[in-house]
Amino acid sequence: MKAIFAEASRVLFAKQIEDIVMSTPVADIHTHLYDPAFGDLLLWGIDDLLVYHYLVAEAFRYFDLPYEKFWALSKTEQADLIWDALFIQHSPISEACRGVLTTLHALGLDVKRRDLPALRHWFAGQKVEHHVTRCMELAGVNTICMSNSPFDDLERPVWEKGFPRDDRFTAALRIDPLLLWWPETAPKLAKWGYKVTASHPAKTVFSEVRRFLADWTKQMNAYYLMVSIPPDFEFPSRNISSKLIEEAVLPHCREFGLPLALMPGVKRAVNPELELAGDGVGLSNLTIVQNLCVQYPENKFLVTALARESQHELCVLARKFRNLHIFGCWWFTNVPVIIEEMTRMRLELLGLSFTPQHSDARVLDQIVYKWQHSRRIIAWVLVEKYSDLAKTGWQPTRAEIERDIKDLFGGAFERFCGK
Ligand code: HDL
Ligand code: ZN
Repeated sequence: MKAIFAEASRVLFAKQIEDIVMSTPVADIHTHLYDPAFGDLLLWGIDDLLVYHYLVAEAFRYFDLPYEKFWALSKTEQADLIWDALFIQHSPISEACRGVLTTLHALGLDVKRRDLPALRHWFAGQKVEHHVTRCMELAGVNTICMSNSPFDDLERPVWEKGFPRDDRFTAALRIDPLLLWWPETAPKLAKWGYKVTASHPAKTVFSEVRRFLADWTKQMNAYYLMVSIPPDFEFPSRNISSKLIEEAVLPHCREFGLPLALMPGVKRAVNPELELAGDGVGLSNLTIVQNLCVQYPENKFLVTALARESQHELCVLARKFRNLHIFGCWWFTNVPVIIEEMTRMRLELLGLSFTPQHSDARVLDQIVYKWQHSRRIIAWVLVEKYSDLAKTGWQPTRAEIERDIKDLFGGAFERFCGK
């Protein structure tokens, strides 16, 4: 009898934790989505789901056609080829394929009919404003942080014209071109009125870069600055990237009280023929994170690393530096096998002072599957962790579990950002 009661209470305890994880609203702190005011920059619907660069990469493993022939096709024609290769000719078992189906199913669409024209017909009848609200409700997402670049020729004019913000969409100031491609970027800043030409003394250049960062931080009301960096990025170093970080970016972040988000490990254009799908992963030297945290204790650093092999070192660094907040299972680590490993590792090494996930969604509808899939895994791991806790005689209350999960789903991030 006692064993039955114990099993029943274990099942109830697990159900309670799962319900809290599946229902707690989450702040999605890194995406490539846009406030609907940006119009077509906000991607949504079945064809954008199918031509997502994750699926392009997987589909090309089955294609014989030359890359340029694929890129010359319309989005619908590309989607047709990807649907046939990854969903009809082969079971859609990969995480990105399954994700499309999770989303369609959550939207109430009948995927077993395998009827792509019918799916297109349904999406054609949707209105984007309503679809944004519906996807956020299905995903349990209450705020979406964009990746906003003044260097994007389609995005910049929308900011310059101004628009009424949808307060569900926050902004992150993305500065890869500034830090990684200075020779091409400096002339753009000069064209925009910042004195950064080679004839200006370095001191002027750095203060003008700070003025540029300040202008856009205010324009966007940016929550943080962000840059993705290659595996061989070094800091400190004598190169301009390192000098711009030291003399402009970090002082700017201190002045505005903003974190700098670093995303190490991207090998851009490993296969350029795949365009956006062509980036790869490399093992990063995370000593750059250690150097930044120790040399700039007044600055705050958000970090997510791309290589699976970097995760343990990053966790240990987060134990050493309270000005480091690690987040997400980024890109190639955003698959169940690694999400579970990373979440378990972080809970065991850091407790609750990290942010387990972001969606990195590029297509609005993706937040539905990215969050449903991740919530399920985070719940599994937390059931085990809270059960282990209960075995010590420490019974976590519902209120304490709700508090903890609110922290994991944006609370710890908000406090770290000083919001
Ligand atoms: O640099 C980044 O923010 C990455 O997330 C890239 O945008 C990448 O293409 C991506 O979408 N990963 O999920
Ligand atoms: Zn991203």
